[in-house]
Amino acid sequence: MTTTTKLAARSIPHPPNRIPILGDVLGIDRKRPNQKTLWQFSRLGPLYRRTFVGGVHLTFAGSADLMREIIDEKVWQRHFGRPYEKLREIAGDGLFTAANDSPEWKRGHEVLIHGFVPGAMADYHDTMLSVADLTAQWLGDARNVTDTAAMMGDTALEIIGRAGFGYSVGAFDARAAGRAPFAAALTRVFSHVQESAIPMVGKLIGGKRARQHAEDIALMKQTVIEVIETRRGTGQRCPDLLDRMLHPENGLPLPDDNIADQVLTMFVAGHETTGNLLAFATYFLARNPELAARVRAEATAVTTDGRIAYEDVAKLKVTDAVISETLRLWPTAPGFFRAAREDTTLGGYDISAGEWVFVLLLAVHRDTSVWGPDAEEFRPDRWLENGFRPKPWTYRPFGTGPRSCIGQAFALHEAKLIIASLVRDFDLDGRSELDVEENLTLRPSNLEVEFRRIK
Ligand code: MNH
Repeated sequence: MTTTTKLAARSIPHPPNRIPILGDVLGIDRKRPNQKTLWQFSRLGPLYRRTFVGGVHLTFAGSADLMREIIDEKVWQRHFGRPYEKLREIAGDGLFTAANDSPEWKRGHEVLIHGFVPGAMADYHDTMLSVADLTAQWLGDARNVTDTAAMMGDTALEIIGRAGFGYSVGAFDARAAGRAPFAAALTRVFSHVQESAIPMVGKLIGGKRARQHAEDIALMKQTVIEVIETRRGTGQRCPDLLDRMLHPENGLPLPDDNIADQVLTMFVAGHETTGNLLAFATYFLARNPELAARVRAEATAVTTDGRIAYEDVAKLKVTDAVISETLRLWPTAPGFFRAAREDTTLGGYDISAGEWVFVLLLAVHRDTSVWGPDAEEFRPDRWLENGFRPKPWTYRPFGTGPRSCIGQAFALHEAKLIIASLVRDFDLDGRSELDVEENLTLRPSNLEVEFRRIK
């Protein structure tokens, strides 16, 4: 063996059972592709490649060392990966689906960023609290919630609708009779997008599903157009995202069709991700009464007249650690795509310009070389150790670079507020084991939790 043998001369590892025509399609787990990938890393190392018909590659990266290379914005950039392509039918030129450096992205970002700076959360705080109250009312004195992610998804959906656009999706009005039509359409659209993104499987989805998909998108677009027209009709001004798009600080308003794209984008990008985070956190708290008691104690300490004030959210340190640790183990957006701007290497392997890689946060966040031997354990106290701050290449639940999550401060503010308020007022009792399903996001499936109000 010579030390001059270049790693790059070898090819990136791939799963066994490669068959000539179908490539690695048999190795894909249709329902849980990200958890399958996490498992593959344990056999193949943190960089591996699947090949499909026609030589299409999917390369996966899952370690902090690899993430450190790939978040370098000079060499890599955000790639709009295949599972997201279908989102363009829904969210058009909204922030999430607009092309890198396109005028639509630049203008949308310029107008909307003011609505997402940490200080803007003061504008949404009361609305977020009112949705926490709505959720608590729905829970009543005691309720055994059989699908906690669905409930929390409704909470998140209602928060974006009301705080962003002054629009109630009626998530809790309709809960008795099944999910609100808008929420139900959004969930179906998500699952359709994920399934049709898997090579081969996508082609097998029938006409009935395709028709339902088209109807769901039409319903969502129609709803959003009504929201814009209603606001314009009343001429009402209020500090929310819709107002910022209709009356920007500089320049012309965003065109109506772009506003519609942006509104749908916020609903799509912000509702399952945040709702599922709330559900995972609830799972951990329900299994850990001592931890719940610490969250309850700090929430109670800052509550005056039944409410937590905006300024006091920063004092919810244990709650904050619970949220961070939940996003570490179960990053609800399980990864992101990066494409090489130029010929480069990754982990010592050659990568040519334009090639793309999926960074699986689910794996990076469990890398024992940075998180230690207890990386797989839920231990919020690691975030409370003196001066602890993760290095940017070890923890990135909100992505990286200019195309990282614009909604980060919004999601974290809402998550702290909802978790602190509910845990303050309810005892949680959870019996179900964690079973994680995937629907573009990671989601605890049929998570059953009993909420009992503390008198
Ligand atoms: Mn969000 C982009 C994760 C909540 C709106 N979000 C991203 C990306 C990640 C992400 C990761 C980058 C994707 C990529 O590189 O391909 N987002 C989350 C998580 C939560 C979340 C884990 C909650 C927890 N996001 C929210 C909320 C909103 C939102 C809430 C809106 C209210 N996110 C966005 C938008 C983008 C985005 C918009 C695209 C930003 C851009 O490209 O300019």
